[in-house]
Amino acid sequence: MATWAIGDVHGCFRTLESLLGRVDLDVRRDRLWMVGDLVNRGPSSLQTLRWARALEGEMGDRFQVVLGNHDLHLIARHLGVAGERPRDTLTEVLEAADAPELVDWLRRRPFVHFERLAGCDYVLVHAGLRSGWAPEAAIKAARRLERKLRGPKATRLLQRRNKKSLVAFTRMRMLDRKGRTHDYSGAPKSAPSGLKPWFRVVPRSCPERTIVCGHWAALGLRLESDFIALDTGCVWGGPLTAVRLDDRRVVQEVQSDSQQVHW
Ligand SMILES: [Mn+2]
Repeated sequence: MATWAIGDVHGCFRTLESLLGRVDLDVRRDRLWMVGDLVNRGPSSLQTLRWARALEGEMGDRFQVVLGNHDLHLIARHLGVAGERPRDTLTEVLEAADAPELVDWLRRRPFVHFERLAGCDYVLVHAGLRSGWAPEAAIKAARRLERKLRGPKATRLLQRRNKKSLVAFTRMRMLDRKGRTHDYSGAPKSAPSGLKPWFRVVPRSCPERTIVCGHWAALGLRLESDFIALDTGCVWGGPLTAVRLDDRRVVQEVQSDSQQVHW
């Protein structure tokens, strides 16, 4: 009964399929966690979403996908509250006959997943937690946002994507000296002075909790005792990364969708 966590797929479905073949996932027993941003930028968002929805049907709660900023953007475009952005590759999903079902499935994903496995608490989130390693307040905030996203208030929520808690869960990388999020998305070591990665700023005092996240390709793979970052920039030509949480075994698949990526 392994638990695998996989980084940002961004519609690189061929790479995902090859990676899953290599980790030898047992869908009847294992757990599979995805850090979000299943879609956009890459070539096969539609296939990726169909795969995810079908797999949840098989695995139930053992399959967890948290929402990333690109997933929210797809929902916003489907609901007509966001327009096309440069480098969007969402047309195929938006025009698919099953788009309503797929987007509806995505709208029912959480922002934060919290689960105790073998004596260790894990928090799965796309970008980060402002509250740090004590996620109780963040979980409450996440549940409120999730209720809105599923209901008639979704349009309003998606029009206000700069809401602090939404930004933390789906977009946060660096914080300035006043604790405000900054747009810088490069590697921490080349960052403008005064900026620090969120996970070096927020309180980090729960030894038996591990945060698992993605979103930050320039940060790359980080395996610290209580922090795992998994976005290795698959859609930008890097590998797609899976980590088995039980023993931290890492499996990486070289990107094989590159010729189809829309730059
Ligand atoms: Mn992201």
